[in-house]
Amino acid sequence: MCGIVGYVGDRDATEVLIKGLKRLEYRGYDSAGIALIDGKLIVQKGKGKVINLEKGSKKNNLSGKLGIGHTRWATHGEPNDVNSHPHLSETGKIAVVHNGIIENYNTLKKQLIERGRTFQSQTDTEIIAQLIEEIYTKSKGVTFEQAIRLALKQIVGTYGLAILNIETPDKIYIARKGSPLLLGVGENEMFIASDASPIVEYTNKVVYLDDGEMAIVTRSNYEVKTIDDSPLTKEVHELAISLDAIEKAGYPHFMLKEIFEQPRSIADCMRGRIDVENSSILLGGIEDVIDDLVNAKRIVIAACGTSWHSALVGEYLFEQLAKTPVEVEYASEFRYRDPLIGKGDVLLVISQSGETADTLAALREAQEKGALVLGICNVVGSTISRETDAGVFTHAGPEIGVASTKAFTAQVVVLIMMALELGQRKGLISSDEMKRYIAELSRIPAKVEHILEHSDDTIKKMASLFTYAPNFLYLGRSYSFPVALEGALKLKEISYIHAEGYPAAEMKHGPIALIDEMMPVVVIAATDHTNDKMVSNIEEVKARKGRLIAIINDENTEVKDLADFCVSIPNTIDCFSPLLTVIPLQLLSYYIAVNRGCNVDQPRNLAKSVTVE
Ligand code: UD2
Ligand code: GLU
Ligand code: MG
Repeated sequence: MCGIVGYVGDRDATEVLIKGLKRLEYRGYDSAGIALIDGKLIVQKGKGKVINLEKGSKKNNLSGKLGIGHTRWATHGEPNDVNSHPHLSETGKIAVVHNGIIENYNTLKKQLIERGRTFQSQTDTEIIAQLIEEIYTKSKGVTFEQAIRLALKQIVGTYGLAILNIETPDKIYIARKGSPLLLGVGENEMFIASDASPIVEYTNKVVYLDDGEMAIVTRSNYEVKTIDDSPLTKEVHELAISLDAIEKAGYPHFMLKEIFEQPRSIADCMRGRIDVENSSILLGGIEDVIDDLVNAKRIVIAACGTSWHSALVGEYLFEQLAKTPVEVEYASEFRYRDPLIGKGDVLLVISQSGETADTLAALREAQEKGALVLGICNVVGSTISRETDAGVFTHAGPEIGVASTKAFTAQVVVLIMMALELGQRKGLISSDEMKRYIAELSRIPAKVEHILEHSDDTIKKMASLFTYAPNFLYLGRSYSFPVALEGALKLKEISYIHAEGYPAAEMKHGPIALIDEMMPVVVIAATDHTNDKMVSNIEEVKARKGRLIAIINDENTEVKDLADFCVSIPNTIDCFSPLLTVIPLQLLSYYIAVNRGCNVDQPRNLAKSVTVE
């Protein structure tokens, strides 16, 4: 999820690696480390900033001409010194840095422990070093490179990898599956990085590794092949973009980058947790408390802002799929009104950063009153994730844009998985239904991709027509109601346009008075069971000359004929629809804000993580 650098050549590798890691700092990370080969294998690593790493390596006088470095954004095991990368094999001869998640790491770890290996860290990454060593030392006639390939065959998940072996002191081995990696080609020196930012100052010649590829890199040569050992001739590209553009992966803003990352972040969130073949869900983080959850009288969900909107989706999900009564609270209100909560209740708190002050206070209040407290957080090691009794990490990767996008969809994915697991354990979901749910859930990343590909242009055009609208109304029913709230919040946050989200039927009870030819109304009409009702609401808007933007699904032709503008999205099961319907709304707010010249990534008056009350 974070950054990798590597270097071999005549320069002082420590300097190149540390400078490179600093270039990767913009992504946000929790620990950093390097490994060098200089006669022996040397590792310097720890929790915290690259500057600490720099101080440490100066103090220890590290030197070397070949090395690898890493900034970590923890997914497995809290951010501490031991869990920082590089990770070593048991003998200390092999060092590995890794971006991504190893899905089957627990199974592999158990097997390696049975064979007598001891582990130092809680990470998924350490198994890679150990597995390669196990294969290398225990299989006759296997070269180190073959051992890497054999190990990668056993690994399920995503990785960008850089590997050192003290026995091959002139080589860096790299491999990629699902996590970017590239090679910078210099004169008698080579660079490795997870994006081009650490290497632009040295070379503009790069080779991009594709999924399923590996390379063996020395100072004067690189050999790229598939991990099945078929040699490849790769094109050498010329880099011609600015550092700023590289950091944002070519996108003009982090927010847009993060919107477009959602197919991947949603898949990462489900990784290792849904099993399509066996139609089952296993959330390791709540395994120990699942019986309490099954027996809970009710669940109270407390959150703020965007997380509060995913909490509302959660209410619909838990009540529909698991038949557990749910109340959703603003964390700030919950904590100050002496809430009725105690033994037998579950408080679920949701926070991207895991540091939100009001949410943390709500958690402490409920814990004091004897409730079981669970969390959904994006940042491993955050205060909320540590203080909750159990919970589930969203694994969406670092979110840098202040307006939350990929964290929202990941939170909803976690809530869907929790509700399905709970519903199944309570005997409320038949195995056929579960099969249908899981199959559809696994198709969501592709559907999000489809929306991003097909509606981006339409929304851009639409945005230019509505750039100067003073107000917006967002309407939805059922699962689309929280999405209406979220769409309105996105617009408010980054474009400073006044926007309101409403349950569609409530429009008649007040907001309808606001509608005239100046008022754009966004209706989210992509769920099947509320469609007829939405059509009546749309007619009401049209009768008052409101300008109608509709988010519909492919089959919804009735609304299509009524709306001024339509964004059509793929069909899905109603309770999964927020994952799709929110995407066009994120894009709409983004393009309007850009047209208005607003600072999209850092909107005025807002902070990424609200750690004050
Ligand atoms: C966890 C571990 C993973 C591995 C795996 C084995 C982490 C981050 N994940 O992945 O390393 O051991 O289990 O199956 O180390 N938690 C809270 N509050 C929160 C979020 C999480 O208490 O808000 C706890 C949770 O109960 C669990 C741990 O943190 O004990 C990790 O949660 P997870 O969702 O990453 O769990 P899982 O099984 O996917
Ligand atoms: N899954 C690995 C870990 O938690 C790598 C995380 C990253 O990509 O930084 O250590
Ligand atoms: Mg309720």
